[in-house]
Amino acid sequence: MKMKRLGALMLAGLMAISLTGCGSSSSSGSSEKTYIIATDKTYPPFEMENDQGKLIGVDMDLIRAIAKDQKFKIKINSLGFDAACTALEAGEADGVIAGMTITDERKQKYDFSKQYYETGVSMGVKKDSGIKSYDDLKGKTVVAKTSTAGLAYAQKIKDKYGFNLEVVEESTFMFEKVKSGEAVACFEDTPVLKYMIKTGELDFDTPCGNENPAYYGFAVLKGENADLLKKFNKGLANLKKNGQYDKILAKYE
Ligand code: ASN
Repeated sequence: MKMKRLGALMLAGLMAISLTGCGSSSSSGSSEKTYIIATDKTYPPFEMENDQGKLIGVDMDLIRAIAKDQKFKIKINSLGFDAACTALEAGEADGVIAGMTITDERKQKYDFSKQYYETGVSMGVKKDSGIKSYDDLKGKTVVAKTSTAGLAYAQKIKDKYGFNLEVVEESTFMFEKVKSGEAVACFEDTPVLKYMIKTGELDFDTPCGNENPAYYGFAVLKGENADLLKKFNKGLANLKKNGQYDKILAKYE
């Protein structure tokens, strides 16, 4: 009798343990794990909404294709760039894909995947602005986005060229300021400006060319989520091999 009761207790204990395992927030009913991926707000051609309100773009297509290839699920949170990094640091996101430049400074805080896209920073001005070089910025207002590579570059040259620097949360706000004349120029990633000029979304020029050439990477918090990083790199390599990576890039050229 005693032994029977002990056996039942042990069985109940085991069931409780296995139930807890099933209830973990990051695993779904199936064996596929769900990762929370944070991204920027509208950032063409990397993340943007189509006419049906679906998030599309190089980053969105890539992460979905990688998730499919590596058999994991994703939940995408479109937060804004600075907010995406904050979410990652707070443990509210497992990874960030947001047209994010791999820099030595960021490597102190994040682990990056293999690079997946070439980038750099350019000055964007309205076509009829008359701004042809950084010298023309003297005494004028320039705008950049919080926590970005574009802002870092603007901060670096601000005193040399004597301009005022305004900082906003979203690229869209930045472009609006330049369009309205509140600012004469913005500093933004070259592929974003080039794409938006090409599609006619911006009637802008990039008179000074590409600064700080670099690459985009997918980021996880340093020392955390090595599994996810490995899956991203493996998936990326597979997509490069099977032609899907080239197809995604070609879609947004
Ligand atoms: N391209 C920016 C950076 O790497 C990120 C962004 O604006 N989405 O700083």
